[in-house]
Amino acid sequence: MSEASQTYLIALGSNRRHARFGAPRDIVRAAIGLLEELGSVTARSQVVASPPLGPSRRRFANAAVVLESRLSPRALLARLKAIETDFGRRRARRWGARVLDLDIVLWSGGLFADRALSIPHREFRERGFVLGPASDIAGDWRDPVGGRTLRQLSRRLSAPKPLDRGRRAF
Ligand code: A4P
Ligand code: MG
Repeated sequence: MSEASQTYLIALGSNRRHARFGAPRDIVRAAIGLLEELGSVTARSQVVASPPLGPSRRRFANAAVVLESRLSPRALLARLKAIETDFGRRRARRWGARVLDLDIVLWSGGLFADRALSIPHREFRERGFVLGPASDIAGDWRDPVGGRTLRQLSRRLSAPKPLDRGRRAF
């Protein structure tokens, strides 16, 4: 535990049923309840349905929360992994299909990197299922890499891509 309270943005995802908790959206809701034990959940998004990115064919339920916690990033990751395991994560067979995935997207300390943990999460800028819920609850939060807000990153991802004017392919 560190002394000062930190603010974390956590993304949740699920696309498998759980024998007790039921459908993915209910798993995500139950997991948010467990996150409350790690500090104080000060904002939570709606749970949204999203088409799978990657090889899994099942739709995902996704959400994001803002968590105030005295846990350090490493300690928080250990607790998140323990929650994933509680939900039977290890039984997921295929890559991409999982009962519960908990990712640390951003934190108040800016950049963090060691062997097991990178904050910001490496792929969050390309993932609408992270940026949509995240920008709904923390739209003004800035990516420490590049300085864009979550709202800007989310709009940028959903906006139509301009043709590459630098190349003269046609
Ligand atoms: N790790 C490093 N940085 C972080 C971080 N910021 N937060 C390490 C959490 N973990 C971090 O992750 C592998 C390792 O990454 C962890 O042990 C930790 O030490 P993992 O969750 O165990 O396994 P993974 O599935 O290989 O990685 P990841 O990144 O969670 O999976 P993906 O690539 O995110 O794929 N489609 C939709 N629509 N919605 C989804 O939620 N999720 C995935 C998961 C695929 N498609 C999806 C969704
Ligand atoms: Mg993960």
